[in-house]
Amino acid sequence: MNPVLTAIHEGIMDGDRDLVVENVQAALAEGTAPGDILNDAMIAAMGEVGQLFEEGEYFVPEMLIAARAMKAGLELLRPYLAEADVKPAGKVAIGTVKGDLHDIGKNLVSIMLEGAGFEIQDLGVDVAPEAFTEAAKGGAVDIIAMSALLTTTMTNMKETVTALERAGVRDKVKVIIGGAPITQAYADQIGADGYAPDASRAVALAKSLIA
Ligand code: B1M
Repeated sequence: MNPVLTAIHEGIMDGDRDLVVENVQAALAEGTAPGDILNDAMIAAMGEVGQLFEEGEYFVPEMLIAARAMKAGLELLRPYLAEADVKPAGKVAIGTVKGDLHDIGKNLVSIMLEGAGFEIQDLGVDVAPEAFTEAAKGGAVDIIAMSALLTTTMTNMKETVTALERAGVRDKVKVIIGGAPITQAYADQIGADGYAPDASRAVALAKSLIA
């Protein structure tokens, strides 16, 4: 890896926001593709942070400052990732499910969808099934997009699908889901319309469902 990407990687692992910002700017200035900065340095570093947490080397505060540093870098990449030259493709209401505060993946999916021409209603984190249902009720939303990072919160995706059914709006929207513990089998099991393992495939999925 080139030294600038290595510095971004280290900056995230150490939760050093300034180091990340400085080096994301440097990487962009030297012409590194935004996708390479994101995937090779940033997402890879977050994967390692998770690994160290699992091994008992890192604790919640380390994860938190790593996430802050990652978010600062992501903000700099946002305009490059979201470069859109297409008409509105549809409207997506996106959120991280109830009980779950992880928002980096959700934000990334949101940025990429925006870049592909979707209008985004970001419901935030810890989103209750009722809030997703409210978003679907107006009829202006084409897709409900849910993210979950915890095995303990992914069950709230099922709760949301049930809430949409109860409110009589399930057939008015497409439901897509994703996040580290989610699989296609789980999507099938809860009656979602689709699952995507990463942000770019979430865009392809949303486009195919709208088409
Ligand atoms: Co948390 N955490 N965390 N955490 N955290 C994980 C998820 C964990 C895997 C770490 C580990 O043990 N290795 C583990 C979950 C274990 C499990 O459930 N099996 C875990 C845990 C246990 C916890 C707490 C319970 C810790 C505690 O308090 N004891 C706690 C829970 C808090 C809560 O939510 N109620 C907690 C807290 C936190 C922080 C707040 C400190 C922080 C989050 C900060 C924030 O998001 N603002 C945090 C972090 C940073 C992580 C890790 C290290 C990184 C997550 C991340 O941002 N990844 C994570 C370990 C890991 O994932 N390796 C971990 C980068 C991001 C780009 O990837 O979100 O996967 P991801 O998104 C990807 C894809 O999944 C996909 O596209 C994205 C881009 O490619 N995707 C979608 C995501 N959503 C999608 C939706 C789609 C389609 C694709 O369609 C709609």
